Amino acid sequence: MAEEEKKEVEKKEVEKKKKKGAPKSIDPATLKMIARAEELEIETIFDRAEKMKACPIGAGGTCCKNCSQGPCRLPLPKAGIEGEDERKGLCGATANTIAARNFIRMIAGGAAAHSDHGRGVAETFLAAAKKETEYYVIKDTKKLLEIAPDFGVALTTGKGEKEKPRKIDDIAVEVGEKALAQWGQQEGEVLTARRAPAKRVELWREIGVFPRGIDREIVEIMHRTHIGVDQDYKNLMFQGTRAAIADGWGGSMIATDLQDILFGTPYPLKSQANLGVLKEDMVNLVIHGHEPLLSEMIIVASELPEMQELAKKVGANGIQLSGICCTGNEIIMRHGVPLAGNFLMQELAIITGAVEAMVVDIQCIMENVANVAACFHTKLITTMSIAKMEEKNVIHMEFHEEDALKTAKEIVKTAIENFPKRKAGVMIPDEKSDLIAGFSYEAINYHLGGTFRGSYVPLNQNIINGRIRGIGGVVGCNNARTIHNNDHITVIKELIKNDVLVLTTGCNAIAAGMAGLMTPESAKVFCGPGLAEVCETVGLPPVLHMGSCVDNSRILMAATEVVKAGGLGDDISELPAAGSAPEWMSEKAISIGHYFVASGVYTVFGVTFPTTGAPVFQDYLFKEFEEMYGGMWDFEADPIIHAQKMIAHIDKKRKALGIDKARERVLVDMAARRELEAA
Ligand code: SF4
Ligand code: MSK
Repeated sequence: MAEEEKKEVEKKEVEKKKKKGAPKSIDPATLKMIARAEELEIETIFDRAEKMKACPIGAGGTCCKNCSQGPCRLPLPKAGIEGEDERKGLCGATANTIAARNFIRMIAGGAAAHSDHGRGVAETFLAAAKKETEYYVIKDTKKLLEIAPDFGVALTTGKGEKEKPRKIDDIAVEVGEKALAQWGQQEGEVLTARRAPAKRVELWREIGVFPRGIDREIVEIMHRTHIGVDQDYKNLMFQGTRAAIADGWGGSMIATDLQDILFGTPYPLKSQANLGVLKEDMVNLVIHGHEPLLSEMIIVASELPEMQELAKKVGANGIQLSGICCTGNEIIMRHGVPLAGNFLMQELAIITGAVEAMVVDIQCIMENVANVAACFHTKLITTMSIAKMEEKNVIHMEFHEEDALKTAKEIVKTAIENFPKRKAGVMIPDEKSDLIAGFSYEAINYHLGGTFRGSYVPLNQNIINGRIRGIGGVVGCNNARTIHNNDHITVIKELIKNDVLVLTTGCNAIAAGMAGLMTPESAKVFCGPGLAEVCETVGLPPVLHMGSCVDNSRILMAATEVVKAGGLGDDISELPAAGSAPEWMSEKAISIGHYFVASGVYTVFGVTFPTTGAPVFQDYLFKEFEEMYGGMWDFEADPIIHAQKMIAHIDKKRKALGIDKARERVLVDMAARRELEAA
């Protein structure tokens, strides 16, 4: 077909789809703002997703561009491969090799993003411990003392009668140094990965995938996937697994721990989510990206009397901070700063016309926000030396920890001074939902067992007696190739309806908050009888907000605590639990998914999966992995079937543990109760 003809067909398809009026989101505020964008003729990702189709070969994982003889595009197999797979790249690379190389390069990208974030936190932590910065301090000393032994740092000095506690500052410096050393370490073991249940640690050692050093595992992926190096998909996955473990149990986990020590371990607090959190009469400063280092300072700066006065002077009733993506998740978890929206809503927040400034750090910032900001008075401020934008209307105010508050004040001042320049026609949707966030794994412990007898035992008891069927970790991004938030919410609702408690992070958490699923009251409306009863008794929402993308490490730790509490086997792979990313899109999501799989969790992804073009390799991930790791991948685009697959896996694990009968009894009890009520 000629190029023109092709374009014509594509155009017609787009028009057909538009006519059909397929909804782009399930969220009313998002739909209002998409309509507003159309009215103002401002292009958003929703338009681009209609205009440009994804390449099916790339989406299936069999497009290789690892050398300039390519891209070698291996056509998708029609109905699986029977007999010899003839498809090869110029160098002879098979579909399995190409898909495996691409897959582990995604792991490398994701692990690098999380871990480089973690490195930045570790550097700031060390500076704080050494008192080289006046803005950051060691705040949560309890957590410091809890994690210090994991780094081999002693809490006391002297022996026998001479033994006495070490100074907190000395412990903090040593923890900072040991933590930072995990990145450059060449041999040995990433220390925090030893926190996994003993059986899991032994398995990783036995297979040989225990990570040596965070950077080393990522670099080795880039080497092994260069043309002409590793050409065995199983061997490639061996390294992919090692790097993913280095991410989840290393870089991400250290980031979470040290952030908690610097800024406080989150505990439950009230807040709100959706675009309705923006205020027409206030200076709106939206914080977007992933790191809390600068955003913590912006909170401090915005509360200063001088800034409040300045806001009044320009005619505003104060300063409203709000978050997008994971920086938003960081600041809601610790301070209750409301969430304006998730990944697909970043352009829409600006289109309200009410945003004086959007300040961004790293990751998930769409380049087009600069073009959208140019249509309004909004100042777009980049802050990281590694994440700049070339657009002319973007201001760069570089963040350095030594003058963090100064930069934060400049940013807040820029937003305030921009308030009088707001154009007419501000449109802020009313929608916003109440929520409770702040469920660190320590907070869950406290919530279930109380301050003095904090424990996961009550959770385990409720799983064993069947009131809670199991645990679902539902996380991850938005994806413009599917209806915004639809798959997130459908999967969650199906799980909680079937008594599965949901732990969430990232953009899924924001979607759940927007949909009103993060209040204890929502349990009565959306949960099965067992989960509703537990939530009502302990005042817990059925969907627990555990933080940002790096905080998926909190879910790993929660799973480890459940194993330790006893009665549900002695490894994560034995738990009645499953993982999911219904609307994933980033490389980080693949790294997260893979460290869950390597930790023994059955993990289902939605939308598309980057191995469908290489069925043999896909079978390896979806089936053979279970034999090796007890966890495996799966792909299901239909959100109901997606959730049901997770429930089926949870039931399989309940049966293996011999607790399936207990759940049947609970259900019989409820039926009997209903009969009694009806009588
Ligand atoms: Fe093609 Fe091989 Fe080069 Fe990939 S590495 S682009 S398959 S020749
Ligand atoms: S922000 S990685 S879109 S979850 Fe963490 Fe959301 Fe995915 Fe970015």
